[in-house]
Amino acid sequence: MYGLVNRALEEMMRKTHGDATWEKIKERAGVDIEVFVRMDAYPDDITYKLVGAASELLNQPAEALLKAFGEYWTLYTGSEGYGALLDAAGSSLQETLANLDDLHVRVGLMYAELKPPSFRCSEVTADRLVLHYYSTRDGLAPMVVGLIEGLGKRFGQTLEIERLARRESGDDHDSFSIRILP
Ligand code: 1DX
Repeated sequence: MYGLVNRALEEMMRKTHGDATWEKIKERAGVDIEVFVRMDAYPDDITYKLVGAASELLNQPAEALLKAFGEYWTLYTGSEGYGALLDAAGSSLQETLANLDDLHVRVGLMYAELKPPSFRCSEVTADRLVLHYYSTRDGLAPMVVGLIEGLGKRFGQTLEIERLARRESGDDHDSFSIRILP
């Protein structure tokens, strides 16, 4: 994944647990990279190892860290030069989710090594929808829950998210029921 992802993870960890803990996480992960370059593509392995090491060191399930990271990503990209990209994707949760593939096409035009996931919405009503998530990567559905929650916060909405289909249970993709609470 692009260095931007590892940088966001680094910033979240440094802010919540401090610089020393981040150094320990990197050491435990066996990741000997001093500075992640935003626009360099790194093996996915590095991100997974960092999350795994953080999970062990902090005694927190990787799923919980990934969820927090998903939420952080929406804040981080909003303030690290990609706010306009997110703004252009939509002015409501439904619209933004429906436009995520277009957003990734735009980023992918400039960064050829992007391996974007794909999202599709169904059963859309004013207060509920089902989001379908297709990815080349395993195990990141908990991060998607956080991403959705982060988008909800962006639009000042409280959401109730339920996982429906799960790839790890043999379904062909992951899906989520999203309800916007009144
Ligand atoms: F709900 O792969 C809201 O490296 C969402 O399954 C979901 O393959 C917002 F310059 C610049 C760059 C860089 C901008 F090249 C990425 F570095 C992308 C900014 C998306 C904002 C996808 C990151 C692929 C890296 C992937 C989880 C899970 C998508 C991360 C979240 C808005 C982004 O993002 C999976 C890669 C951006 C950039 C956004 C993503 C790669 C998302 C969302 N993805 C790189």
